[in-house]
Amino acid sequence: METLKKKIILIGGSQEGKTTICQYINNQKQEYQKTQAVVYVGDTMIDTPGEYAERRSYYGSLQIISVDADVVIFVKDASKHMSIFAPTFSSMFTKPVIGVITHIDVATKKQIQDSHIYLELAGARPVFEVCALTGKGIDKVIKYINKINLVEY
Ligand SMILES: Nc1nc2c(ncn2[C@@H]2O[C@H](COP(=O)(O)OP(=O)(O)OP(=O)(O)O)[C@@H](O)[C@H]2O)c(=O)[nH]1
Ligand SMILES: [Mg+2]
Repeated sequence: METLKKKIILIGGSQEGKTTICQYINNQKQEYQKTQAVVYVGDTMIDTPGEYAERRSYYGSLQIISVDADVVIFVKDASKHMSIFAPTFSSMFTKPVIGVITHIDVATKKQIQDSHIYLELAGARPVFEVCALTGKGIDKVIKYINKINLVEY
């Protein structure tokens, strides 16, 4: 797998797969642990608790923390019917915002298609599909991130 060369911040609701993505990229054991606070994973990842994206009063904190990152990732579990991402949510951030759909191993085709729409309406582009548990699709995300030209932002 290509090494991640930029700093990412993972944002999304509870249990959507943010920590699992971090564990995969960091070659850590995949084990479930609820994220209780903002966690800096190595030098390249900022993992946030789902509650921050679920509560409007925490949006400001996400905005401030994201200043430390190069790229924002909106993470959405495809198998969940709801999306916590309001349309244009990405406009809060001054960084490129991309989308990652997780749980593609257990979601239906329709759920995955809907997730694309939710994330695109939120302003995340492009949107990738992964299985965070096995890491399927994550390499493609890393390759894309490494190529983003930050000077354009
Ligand atoms: N089948 C499947 N399970 C996944 C996938 N991604 C994550 N999970 C599981 O979903 C659960 C929640 O994953 P986490 O990565 O802890 O979710 P989170 O977004 O960090 O959640 P918070 O810390 O509460 O914000 C765990 O049991 C993971 O093993 C996936 O792509 N497929
Ligand atoms: Mg977590």
